[in-house]
Amino acid sequence: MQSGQDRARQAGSPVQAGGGLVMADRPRRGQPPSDGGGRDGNGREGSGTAVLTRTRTRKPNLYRVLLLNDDYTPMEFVVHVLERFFNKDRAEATQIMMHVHQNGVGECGVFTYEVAETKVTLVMDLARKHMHPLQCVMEKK
Ligand code: TYC
Repeated sequence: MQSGQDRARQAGSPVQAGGGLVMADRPRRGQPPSDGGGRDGNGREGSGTAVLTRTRTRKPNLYRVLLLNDDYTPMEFVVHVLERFFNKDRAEATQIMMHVHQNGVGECGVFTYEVAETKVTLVMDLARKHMHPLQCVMEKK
């Protein structure tokens, strides 16, 4: 269960500790906190209060980009798509294409949301331009 204080806390915001000392619960590596009076590392006037800023890193949500099989898209076109948009060499592109051909679906790569979305759009636009029914989709991992 999260405490009210935990919920109120945001990444990067200082956390009030006892005795008027303001500090986060996880000190940052690097420059030591200001010890008051002087200027901090950014040349700002110190307040006399040490502040440690906590930085939370979050794992990004990841998405698989998949190709779906169909009866009409030429194998060579699918291999080209895998080389061009998914940086596969010819051997790996051919393997993935054959996997899709035989199993109905196959993974081109795993990306953050916006990168996956862009790749799906690029593949679908190229397929449409060449009037192939190739389908490319993304799914959350
Ligand atoms: N099945 C297609 C054919 O026989 C080839 C193909 C492979 C199509 C992969 C789409 O995602 C695909 N020409």
